[in-house]
Amino acid sequence: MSAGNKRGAFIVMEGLDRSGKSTQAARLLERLQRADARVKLLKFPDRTTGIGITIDSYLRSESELDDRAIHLLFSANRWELASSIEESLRAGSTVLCDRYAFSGIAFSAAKGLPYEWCRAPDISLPAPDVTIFLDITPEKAKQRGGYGEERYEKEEMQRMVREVFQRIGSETSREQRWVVVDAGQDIDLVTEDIWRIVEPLVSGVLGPVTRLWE
Ligand code: Z5A
Ligand code: MG
Repeated sequence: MSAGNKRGAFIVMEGLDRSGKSTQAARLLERLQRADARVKLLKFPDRTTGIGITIDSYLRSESELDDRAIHLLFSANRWELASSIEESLRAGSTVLCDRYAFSGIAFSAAKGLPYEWCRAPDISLPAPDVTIFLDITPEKAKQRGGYGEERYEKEEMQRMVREVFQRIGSETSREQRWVVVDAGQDIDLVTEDIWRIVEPLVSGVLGPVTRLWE
């Protein structure tokens, strides 16, 4: 971090299952650490908290919950980390986040809940400075070893999720940037595309942390 009143950048990775979010987040973390940047990697859902343990059991189909109840728990799981995200940013750390509020809307709206209702509980969360959407067709994602055993890992569901993500991207303001990266390319090309987006943010960002959809 160089200039005095800069804060850390908040960078979110979004995308369908198997789009490469975790792979690319790990690569980015390593690259930033090598560049001596202070950096934190988060992942949502954070399955380690009390709320996260309930979410984990639901995703593994070990328990059932009303669609609205699980949606609110996913959001609460973000709110329980919101102040620590802000503190890290203010202290000058770059924060990388593997999935965020956009996944919350995309998966619940794809199940049929109203879009605006899905968005409401995440309004005012710390807003990313950039969201990198790793775009891939469900067909191509499936070729990466097939979908797993968890609840939403079905091709038709992923198709609907992708449509909601595309709507979110088209409605995102210029300030709260949404950048689409072709995640179907060779893994190293995806890494380079992401680095081109992130590199200008590594030295920090001017201005306060903004809030989602405010
Ligand atoms: N969910 C929700 O409903 N509401 C919410 O608010 C939130 C989440 C936050 C769990 O998510 C579920 O929670 C998820 C959304 C819902 N449901 N679904 N389905 P998760 O993040 O814990 O799990 P994951 O994201 O299911 O998917 P993933 O498997 O972790 O995908 P990924 O991280 O995007 O992919 P990856 O692990 O980096 O890569 C997958 C494989 O592809 C791996 O073998 C890689 O080596 C390979 N790969 C990666 N990139 C490439 C390229 N470029 N070419 C070839 N192969 C590649
Ligand atoms: Mg992952």
